[in-house]
Amino acid sequence: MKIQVVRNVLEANEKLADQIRVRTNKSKILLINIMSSPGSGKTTLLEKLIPTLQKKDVKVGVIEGDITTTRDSERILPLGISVSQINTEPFGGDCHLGSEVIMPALDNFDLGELDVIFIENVGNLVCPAEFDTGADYNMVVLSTTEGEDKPLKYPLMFRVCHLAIVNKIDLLPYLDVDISRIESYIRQINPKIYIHNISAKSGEGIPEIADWISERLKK
Ligand SMILES: Nc1nc2c(ncn2[C@@H]2O[C@H](COP(=O)(O)OP(=O)(O)O)[C@@H](O)[C@H]2O)c(=O)[nH]1
Ligand SMILES: [Mg+2]
Repeated sequence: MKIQVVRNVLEANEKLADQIRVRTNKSKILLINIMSSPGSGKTTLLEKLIPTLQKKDVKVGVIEGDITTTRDSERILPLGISVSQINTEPFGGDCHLGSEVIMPALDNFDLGELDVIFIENVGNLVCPAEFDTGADYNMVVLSTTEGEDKPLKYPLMFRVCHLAIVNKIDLLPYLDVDISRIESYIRQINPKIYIHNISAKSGEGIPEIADWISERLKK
């Protein structure tokens, strides 16, 4: 009985996610879902990546997901773009964003004007991987401080993602972490994934992510 309920929830989510892709394709919007553990640097990455995209004349919007607070939205708003905040606390504190909250969030944007919408998903490496948001691409951010073995421990996350961003490389001199081992563990789980090392703090590696996105724009 429980298994059937879970299957129904996932099937309903996937159906709506497909409808989101129909809608964003019609408006030629690239929808990118960013996932990670709390604190790996999703918002910092957006703070650096969005101005880099703006310099290329790419119009960006952001959907911010958190259990509670509007702290991340407040960090993104100074970039002068539209931000839609989703708090999951009123809906039982969900640990992920599902397509049922992404579809109505799209109403808050002028879709004809935008090229890219980023989703900053709720921070954790488990539940967000299970729920299709309707995104065209999934991105996981793993920071060097999380240790080398996380791709092996949370394989679904790395399996469903198209990009793996390894962040906080500026901290490598202070850590007992071998970055080539992180890369090989990610590849072990997903041989096709694009892996890129960055420091969201210094901005190193950000232009390459902007290029990756620019090459995939629909407008
Ligand atoms: N040293 C260093 N710190 C970073 C980097 N990126 C993010 N941080 C810090 O990590 C903490 C969490 O970052 P945040 O962007 O809020 O992570 P989020 O929870 O994934 O959105 C903040 O204190 C950031 O300043 C980085 O590349 N290097
Ligand atoms: Mg954040």
